[in-house]
Amino acid sequence: MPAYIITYFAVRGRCETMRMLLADQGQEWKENEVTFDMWKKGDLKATCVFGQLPKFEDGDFTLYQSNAILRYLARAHGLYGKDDKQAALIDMMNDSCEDLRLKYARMIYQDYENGKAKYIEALPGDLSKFEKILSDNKGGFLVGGQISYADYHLLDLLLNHQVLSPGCLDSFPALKSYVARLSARPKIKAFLESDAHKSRPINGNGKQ
Ligand code: 0HH
Repeated sequence: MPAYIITYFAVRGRCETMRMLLADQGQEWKENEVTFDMWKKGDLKATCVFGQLPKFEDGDFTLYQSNAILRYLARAHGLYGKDDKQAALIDMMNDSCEDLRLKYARMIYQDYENGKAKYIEALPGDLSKFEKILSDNKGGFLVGGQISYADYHLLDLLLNHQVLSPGCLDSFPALKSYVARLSARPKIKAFLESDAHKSRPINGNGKQ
């Protein structure tokens, strides 16, 4: 039985980044899927330190907060750069991914009908920052020459944004080739083609 357990709703949401990371690192994990009815009862929520999911278990060690989980996995699997300075830069990249994720989630959950067009119009402003970072770094990743946990985060966001606005990377060649290159890594490719990934909606309200 795999040591890792992800407890979460049946969506990609805040867990697809860690799932891609685990898949790419050849790790196995168990999914403990929580339905809306189970969650509504409140017993599980009451046991969660901050009243929210995801919950992540590694044996008898339990962790909450998706970005803390990513950093835990990054330390365990060598996805945190080659020294403290790279680690700090990787955290900085991940914080920026988190900013974009929150902006996206706000639009999806609170303002989809009125806000989607405006969001897409403003999107190049966010994407251009990542485009510059990737075209400046000849290593092919956000930081240095090896994949980090922040790369899985950015990949997940870019894949989701391509669903939201299919042409959104057309004027960003570095981002476009980054998505193609990371998605073609054999274990990520297999994960993206899996029923587990394909059958999970991106978000919990049917909007994407
Ligand atoms: N900062 C936290 C983290 O990064 C934020 C966690 C969070 O927002 O881990 N958790 C949400 C679910 S993620 C939560 O627990 C959004 C996906 C929603 C998908 C389906 C929702 C079904 C809800 C019944 N939300 C539940 C809650 O706060 O009670």
